[in-house]
Amino acid sequence: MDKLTQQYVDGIMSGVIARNPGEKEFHQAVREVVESVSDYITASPHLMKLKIMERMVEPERVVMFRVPWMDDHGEIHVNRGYRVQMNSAIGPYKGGIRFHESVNLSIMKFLAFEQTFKNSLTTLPMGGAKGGSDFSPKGRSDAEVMRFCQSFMTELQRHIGQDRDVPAGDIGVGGREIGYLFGQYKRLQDEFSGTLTGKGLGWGGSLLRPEATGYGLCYFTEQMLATRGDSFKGKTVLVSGAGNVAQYTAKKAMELGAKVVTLSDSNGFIHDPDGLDEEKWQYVYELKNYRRGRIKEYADRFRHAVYYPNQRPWGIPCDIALPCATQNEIEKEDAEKLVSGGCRCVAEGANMPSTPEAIRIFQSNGLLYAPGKASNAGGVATSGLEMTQNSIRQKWTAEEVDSHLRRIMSDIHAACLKYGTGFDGTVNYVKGANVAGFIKVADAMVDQGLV
Ligand code: NDP
Ligand code: 2IT
Repeated sequence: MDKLTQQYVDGIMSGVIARNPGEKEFHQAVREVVESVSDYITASPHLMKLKIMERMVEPERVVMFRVPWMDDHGEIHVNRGYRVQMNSAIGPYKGGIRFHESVNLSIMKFLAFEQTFKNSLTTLPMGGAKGGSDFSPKGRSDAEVMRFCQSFMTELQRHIGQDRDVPAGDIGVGGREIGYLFGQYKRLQDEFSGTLTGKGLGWGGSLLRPEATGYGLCYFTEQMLATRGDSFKGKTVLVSGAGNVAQYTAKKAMELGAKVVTLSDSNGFIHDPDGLDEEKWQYVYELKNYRRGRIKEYADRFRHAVYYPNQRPWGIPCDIALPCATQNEIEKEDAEKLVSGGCRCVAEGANMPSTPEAIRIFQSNGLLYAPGKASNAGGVATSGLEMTQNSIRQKWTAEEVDSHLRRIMSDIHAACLKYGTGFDGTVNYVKGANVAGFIKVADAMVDQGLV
């Protein structure tokens, strides 16, 4: 990095750190993007003059609100709700809602910031946002989750709408929660619209939306592997998480001929050296979506599978790692283990699962490495397809949605190659994704004046 570019990065980062003290996840996400796009910006005097990056790191709007609710025993709880509307230059705000005890303003801002560039990469007209609450649905009854969702939506409904801001799921928010949120939105607004995505198939949802993030991740990974004449066939794959993204990642990787040997949750991971099969996958699907149990139970149920409490899966030898749980779940030591275990490709299903130190280890060891904003964009892209279907009041077949999804993932891969291929022919997918995502948003902001 030359001196001017370094000064530019330092200037932006010191501003962000001063204005958002202690928000370390937000600082981490911003630094990655700013470092990637700084030479492009410093070579474009109009972007410097118009302070495009200074504007991008300041959310257009942040809403924080009280969410009071009553549990099944009559006890009152108070949680905090958030919606960070980061950028609407290329379309209405769009992004998921996360319910998890760790949710705070820093995590909401990092996710909304990432979403802005991810949504830009999808080629669809969607701005960036994220929302959520520090409420954990774990261990709560359906009735408690419903009351929480209704209270949360009672405030959120003032700030969203099909042409304004369209939320969806994320950690802790799946089909059940989207149903309760949608029901309350419809009741308060007295309108049936496509204001949330991830809806049930009988009431406006798109076929393949539940599958889309995991399937899209595998389509993207296939394209990365193909650049080295390789494929999923016969490969040993580590997947972390056991939720929506992990489940459909495992399913598609298996379909493409890989052996998936791990899954995890926040308590530990299972290693199944025989690999998942259709029956085991179905077991996990029911365990996580209906019984809402722990991944540990997998090892009690299937021979040869071993449960490792309080550990992450990255020490198991593999060819490919697909992190699908949460941010910063691959730290420096985990990345070192992956490299020494033979891993040649890491593609992120989760948002920002690798720390900056881990990314440096992947890149300096020549691994294929894709950041989540490129490789997990299939989820929000299919949300965009759900919005289209709602607008034209039609429902596409699974084949139609799948062919759009494949094309979008392939276009994102091509954009990463276009902006991320170095002089020596190696591809830096971080640079490629950030520059491609940035240019479209920046150009739109230039066109729209100082707003
Ligand atoms: P789910 O709630 O369905 O599953 C999350 C999984 O990750 C669970 O197995 C959960 O375990 C585990 N997990 C959550 N927090 C932690 C933690 N702090 N440490 C270890 N494990 C943890 O969420 P999704 O599958 O939807 O989301 C997973 C990731 O993918 C997130 O990073 C999300 O932002 C990202 N993503 C999701 C998309 C979507 O369409 N849903 C789209 C793009 C990205 P436990 O049950 O113990 O909490
Ligand atoms: O991180 C993400 O891209 C999501 N949670 C999906 C967002 C969406 O609007 O479908």
